[in-house]
Amino acid sequence: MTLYQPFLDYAIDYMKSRSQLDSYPIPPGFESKEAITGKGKNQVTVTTTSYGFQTAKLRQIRAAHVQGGKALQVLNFVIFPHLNYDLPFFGADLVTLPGGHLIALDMQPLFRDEAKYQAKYTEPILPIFQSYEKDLPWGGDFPEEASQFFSPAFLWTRPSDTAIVENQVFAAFKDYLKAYFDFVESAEPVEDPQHLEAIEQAQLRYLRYRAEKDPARGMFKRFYGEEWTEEYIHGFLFNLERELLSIH
Ligand code: DBV
Repeated sequence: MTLYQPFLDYAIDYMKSRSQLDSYPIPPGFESKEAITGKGKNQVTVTTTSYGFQTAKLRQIRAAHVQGGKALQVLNFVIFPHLNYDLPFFGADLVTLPGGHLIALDMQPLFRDEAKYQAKYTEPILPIFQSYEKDLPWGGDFPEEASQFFSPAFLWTRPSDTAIVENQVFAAFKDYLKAYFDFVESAEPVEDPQHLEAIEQAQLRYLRYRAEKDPARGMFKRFYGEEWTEEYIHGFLFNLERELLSIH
C-alpha cells in the first residue's frame, strides 16, 4: 500500500455513493506507464496510473497516481464540471518527493473576485478550512501567478511528518470532497448565454494555465520522454481544449 492509495480508493467509493459514476475514456497507452529510474542499488520503477470518470454534471473526474517508492508518491486529482454549471474545480495535488510532502487542496473558483460566487462556493467551506489551519499551516513559497486560481479556502501545506498526511490531510481531503459533492448535488444548469460564455472562458483560462505550468512536466519528461508527456498533459490531464475542438 502506498501513501496516497487510500485517498484514491476512498474518493472512488465516495463518489459512487453520491453519483452515478461512469467511466471517462483514457487515451490508449496512457492507462499505465512504467519507467526505471536511478542507478545501481537506487534503481526504482516509477509507475503512473490514470483514472477517469464522469457524471451527469461533471465532465471529467481524473486522477494521475505516480508511485516510485517511498520518496516519490504523487496523487493529482482534479474534477472538471460540465460547462453549463458554475461549479468550482475540485483540485488535489498530493506530492511526496525526496524533499518532503507538499499538499495542495482546494475548490478552485471560476470567478475568484465575485462576491456572489464567494458567498456560494467559498464561504460554506471556510469553517472546514479553519478547522485544519492549526494542524496544516500555510506552506510558504507559492507561485504568485497561481494565486488567482485558488480560493480563500486553499489548503497549502508541507507537513514534515508522514503521519500528518495519513491523518489530518486525509481527513481534510474527505471533508473537502464531501463539501464538493454537496455543491454538485444542488447545482442547477446555467442557461443564460452570457453566463455560459463566461464559464467557458474561465474554464479555458484555468486549464491553459495548468497545462502550461504543470509542475510535473519536468518529472514526466525525465521518466517517460517529451512526446508521451505532452500528449498526457494535453490529451488527458488537461484536455478541455481538445474536447471542444472535437465537438465544434
Ligand atoms: N501537479 C499537477 C499534475 C501533477 C502534479 C497533473 C500528475 O498539476 C504533481 C502530477 N505538483 C506535482 C509535482 C510537484 C508539484 C508541485 C510532482 C513538485 C514539483 C517539483 O518540486 O519538482 C499546486 N503543485 C506543486 C506546486 C504547486 C502545486 C503550487 C509547487 C510548484 C512550485 O513551487 O513551482 N495545483 C498545483 C498548481 C495549481 C494547482 C500550481 C495551479 C492552479 O491546482
